[in-house]
Amino acid sequence: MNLLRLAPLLALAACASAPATSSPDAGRTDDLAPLDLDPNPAPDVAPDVAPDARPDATLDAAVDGGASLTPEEFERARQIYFNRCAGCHGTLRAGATGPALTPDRTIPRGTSFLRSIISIGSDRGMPGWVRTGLMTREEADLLARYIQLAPPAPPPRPLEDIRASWQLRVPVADRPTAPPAGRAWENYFGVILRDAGRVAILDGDSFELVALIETGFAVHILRSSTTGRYFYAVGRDGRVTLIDLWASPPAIAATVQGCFDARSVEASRYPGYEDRLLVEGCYWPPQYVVFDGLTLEPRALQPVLSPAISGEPLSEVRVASIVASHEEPTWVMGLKESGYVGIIDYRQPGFPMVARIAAERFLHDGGWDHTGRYFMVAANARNRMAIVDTRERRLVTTIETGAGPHPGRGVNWLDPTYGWVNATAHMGVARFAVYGADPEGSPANAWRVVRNVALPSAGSLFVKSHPTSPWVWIDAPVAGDPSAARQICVYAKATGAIHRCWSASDHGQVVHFEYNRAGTQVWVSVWDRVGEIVVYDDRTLAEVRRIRADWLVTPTGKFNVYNTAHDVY
Ligand code: DHE
Repeated sequence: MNLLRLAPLLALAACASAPATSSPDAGRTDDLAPLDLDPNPAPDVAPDVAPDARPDATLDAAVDGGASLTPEEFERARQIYFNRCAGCHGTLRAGATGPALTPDRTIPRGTSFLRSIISIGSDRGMPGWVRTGLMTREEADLLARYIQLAPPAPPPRPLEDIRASWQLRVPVADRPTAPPAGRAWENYFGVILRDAGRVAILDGDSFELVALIETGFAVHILRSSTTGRYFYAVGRDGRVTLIDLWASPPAIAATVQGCFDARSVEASRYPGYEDRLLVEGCYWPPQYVVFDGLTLEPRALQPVLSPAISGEPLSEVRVASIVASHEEPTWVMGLKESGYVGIIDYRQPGFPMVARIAAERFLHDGGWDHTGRYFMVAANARNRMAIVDTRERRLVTTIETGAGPHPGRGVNWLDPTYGWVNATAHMGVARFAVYGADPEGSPANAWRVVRNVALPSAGSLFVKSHPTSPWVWIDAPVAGDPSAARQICVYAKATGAIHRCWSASDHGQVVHFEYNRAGTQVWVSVWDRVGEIVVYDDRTLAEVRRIRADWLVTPTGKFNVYNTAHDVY
């Protein structure tokens, strides 16, 4: 059989098996096309991942006609899986954005088939790891054998272990009492240097590098405290870093590791709670952890493991996106595998989850509508956006938008015809879907797709706009064709059409947008070993600055202090 022809077929199988309507009772999606988003090599920094808890018996398991792993091979494969695969396929390999990779599914396919898929990838977004030079053939072979063995169960992380990891480097009393003189610090940008394990702080007025902060393994996102004074960085290894932007230069004030694997943190934003609390959502273990917002001292831990909304028992539930309400002292989080949206009341002792709203399985990224009442979150393996009314604590509806919606925090604007709208681009289809989000001003259009706009390629991860901008910016970093992965498209709010697309780079992948505080310039990353930041004028779309420097290693997300602190998107 020609294996090179199999990946597209697998992708088609994925589309065909995705349910056409919201179907919480249908159990998990049975797609076969792997979807992975991590196109860069592993960093040199060794992640502090959960210690191996595999049963020795699995090592002797003969698979695919006798293949097996030595303890050393097993440990190597476990690290590669954690770095490359766990985000999409799950720690216990039960599947989410990517399909399940449990032995009942992998053994029948066999080592050579699995090795080929790992090597050549799929057109649903999984890179061909060997084809793109990011894995050796030997590593692909190792992984192909590893995923036929029972997944090792990593250990729990109780509060006492989290507490033991806490390091307060600068007590609050020893910190500056005023912002740095002569700096528009609220226009600082924090730039993730993913594979360098660093965050760069740049001055958004002068483009000058203000500080390079060592945040550790594959830091994923930054969020701001409500006053904007602190950045919270969260790494894939679950480490949280508190960065004080008033220090000269900005510096780490505290660190803690609440999880073994994580993607998100969020601050308390309700009046009276500014800069007071922080929540970290874990990918592993299935829990969230609440810290003091000024010191990162651990305050409480709450488990999130539950059966799915369909009733199916689960052994893994990951906390995906988290937003902070401005209407009440709560956080709202998407619980990926189970399909619930959880509401955490941070007024109450222990920070309990006070509501669990059945939404859609495989929740991933999302953000607020323009009023801050509705949480709009992608269930990307279900091709849907789920709309949750956080005031009434109920699911409003789900909207089918296309294969693999991935909005980031999303984008809100006033459409000339349809009232307030929100939108997403997709990983799996070349389409920008605009849906009504104005149940009061334009009820007939609320919660339905009102514009389907063709894009040059699939492979989008982020969309972005600003209240003062005429445009929505759209990337395509996981497009299969390298030249498509370097394109930016700009959608015109006034005409409802794509205004222009252009190539922002001749290397790497172009990913993620952020505005400056004034909303006049847009920063874009060229994600490569030797990366770049390109800054555009938001009105003319002309290039204003191209930042190149040896420290710009694999830049990905960028977070402007003011916009992140005030949820401007
Ligand atoms: Fe992300 C947001 C998870 C791959 C860059 N990413 C998020 C969020 C989640 C998530 C749950 C929402 C956080 C929130 O708003 O509270 N990301 C995952 C994964 O599980 C996944 C698919 C695979 C993995 O192993 O991590 C993944 N993400 C990536 C990438 O490959 C990106 C492009 C580079 C990287 O760092 O690995 C990437 N993710 C980002 C960025 C955001 C993000 C820049 C924040 C967007 C924003 O504007 O707020």
